[in-house]
Amino acid sequence: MFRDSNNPKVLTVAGSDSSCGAGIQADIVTLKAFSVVPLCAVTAITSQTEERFLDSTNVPPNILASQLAAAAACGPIGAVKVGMLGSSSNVRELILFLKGLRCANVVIDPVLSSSSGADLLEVSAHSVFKEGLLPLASVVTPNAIEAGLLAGLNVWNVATMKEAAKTIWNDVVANRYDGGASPFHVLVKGGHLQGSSVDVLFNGSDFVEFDAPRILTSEGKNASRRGTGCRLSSALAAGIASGMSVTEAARAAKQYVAAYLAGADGI
Ligand code: PXL
Repeated sequence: MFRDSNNPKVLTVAGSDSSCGAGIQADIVTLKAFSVVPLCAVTAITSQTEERFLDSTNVPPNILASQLAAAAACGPIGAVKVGMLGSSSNVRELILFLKGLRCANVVIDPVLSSSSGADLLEVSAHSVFKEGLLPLASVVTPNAIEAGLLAGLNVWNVATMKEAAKTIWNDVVANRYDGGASPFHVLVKGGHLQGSSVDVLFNGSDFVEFDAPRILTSEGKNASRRGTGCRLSSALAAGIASGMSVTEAARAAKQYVAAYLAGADGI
């Protein structure tokens, strides 16, 4: 039974996507696929079709706070996954919550805008997000564009992904509340780049590369089912909560997303 399960609980803090392709709906499907118990706190409500981003409103910070408190009241949380946050007041509310929760496994997908270009985090929130929230992460999972924005670099191949991973790692660790004592990983995803589908994981000293066959559509373009970032970070959080190392969990998450892109049933 769901509520009696002894499996670890994973809390997703993310936006709702009415099309269910991305956001908290994609997170919950993924968490269930990895047999962890999902908990959620909705940060924003978006109206979307498969092709278009229509509208969005941010949840008031007191409502986010009460959802987070309710999730924590459900029992120990094995990992937290963070996606769209919407507003700077929601970022601040989450910082307060995570400081109190002291969960060692916090996976942050730095969702700044949707694939169609809509802002999923208001621009005025970028500095508190980078300097206040990212230092509470154990893993941060930018795609190439987000890695470029966070690092202030142009990211277009594996070498520049690695350069960005190092810059982000150094910037985040410099602001860490524990002075950098706890482990921190940056996973830069190459999925939207041309030529390769390599993801790069950096732990402050070593790189691990994860390759997956690039899935092409019938027109020969990269397959682009929505919500790959949400699914990858949720799968990673589930793996870590279940006792995998970050490297093992990143490998399993990459395989899960590859199966999703290939059109596997049930995901
Ligand atoms: O994949 C980024 C993302 C996250 N969260 C929500 C989204 C999207 C992309 O559209 O809609 C709610």
